[in-house]
Amino acid sequence: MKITNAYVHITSPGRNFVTLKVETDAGLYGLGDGTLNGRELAVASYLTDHLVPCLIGRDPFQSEDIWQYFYRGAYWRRGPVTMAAIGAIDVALWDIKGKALNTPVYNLLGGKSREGVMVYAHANGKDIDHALEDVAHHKELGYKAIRVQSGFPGLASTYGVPKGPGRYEPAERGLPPEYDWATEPYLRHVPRLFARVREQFGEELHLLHDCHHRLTPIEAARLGKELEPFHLFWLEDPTPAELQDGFRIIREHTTTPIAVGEVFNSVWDAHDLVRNQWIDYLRMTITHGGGITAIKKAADFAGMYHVRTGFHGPTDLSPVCMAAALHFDTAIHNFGIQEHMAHTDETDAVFPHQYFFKDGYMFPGDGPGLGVDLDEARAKKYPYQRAYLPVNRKLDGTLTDW
Ligand code: GCO
Ligand code: MG
Repeated sequence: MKITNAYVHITSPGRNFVTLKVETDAGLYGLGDGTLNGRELAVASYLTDHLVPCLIGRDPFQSEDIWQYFYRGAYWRRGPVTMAAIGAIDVALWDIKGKALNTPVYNLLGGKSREGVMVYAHANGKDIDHALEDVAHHKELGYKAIRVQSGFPGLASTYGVPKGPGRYEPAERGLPPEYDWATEPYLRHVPRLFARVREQFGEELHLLHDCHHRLTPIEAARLGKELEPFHLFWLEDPTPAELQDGFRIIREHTTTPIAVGEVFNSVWDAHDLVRNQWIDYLRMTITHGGGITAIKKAADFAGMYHVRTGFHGPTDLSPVCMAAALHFDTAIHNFGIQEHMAHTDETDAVFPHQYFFKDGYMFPGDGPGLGVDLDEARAKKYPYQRAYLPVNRKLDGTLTDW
């Protein structure tokens, strides 16, 4: 089989998605997600202008060699744009292989290690009472694991909490919005939030919280320690992870499990974190981490150090990435949990898919390949719209991590 062509489709059914469609001379095609929130066109150009011309004529079964060709062969390695582009190609090749062999992708990765994949939902509210209502709502929907974020006194709005009615969506159309940040009231607030959640919902529910890279290691250590009585499933992105050594400080002070990696794009970003056992869950996604080929190696490496996967699954990764993640989660041994932010109805209609949610678990479906498609006619109705993630400033105006 030979690859005959590959096209990038950009569509914006509420938010932007970059999809690669790889076609073959066997009449089969595969899909890959290359969405990088706020930097979509850079990935599209990297694919169209640099990678696709080198892809035509290759055998889609040779996914390992093709991955190495684009990673090792490029000389300029890594980075989110490069790796999302390689990831889109790689996922499309696994989709083609599954279709050609008439089997779901999870069978190419070792077969089912579990029937369903435990997912966590997002509950949030402008204050603790509203957050508790949203936890109750998600519990009723069947979720066994819930991430809880809430606004707190002293700041008009914060990460994870919608400003108006409707679900939380981080990117905004136009130029980047600016938000305020204050660490001290946040640190006082979060233990109160989780005390109330445990008081109302008991011990059974798995609880998660995302710090979104806003603390220093010692601040994160304090928070992790104060959250210990509430037995979190994980505390996410407690501190920016460029300095992997910072996690040593957190680990020395608290037994609250730590998750990190949604902005990683290479196993090397997590090398020290994993081999020193400073983290418990690796969140690097299939799209941003360079595809199934790369993430399989990262997950196997993590497994040797008792680190499990907990893939990022926000609305800014398309249903193509979600499908790939669910096949992967179903197959690997050291799966931990999968994030699930439900897409809008418009997005689901542009990307018809077999995967589904039931009683707190998601299932990839048993059709060949990834079991996800792109409705091109519908996609064309939603042209690209420039949008950015917010930037953050401390109350004195200093730029800080968002
Ligand atoms: C999460 C994430 C997202 C990111 C978003 C950025 O845990 O789901 O932190 O909400 O902010 O994916 O594009
Ligand atoms: Mg996060």
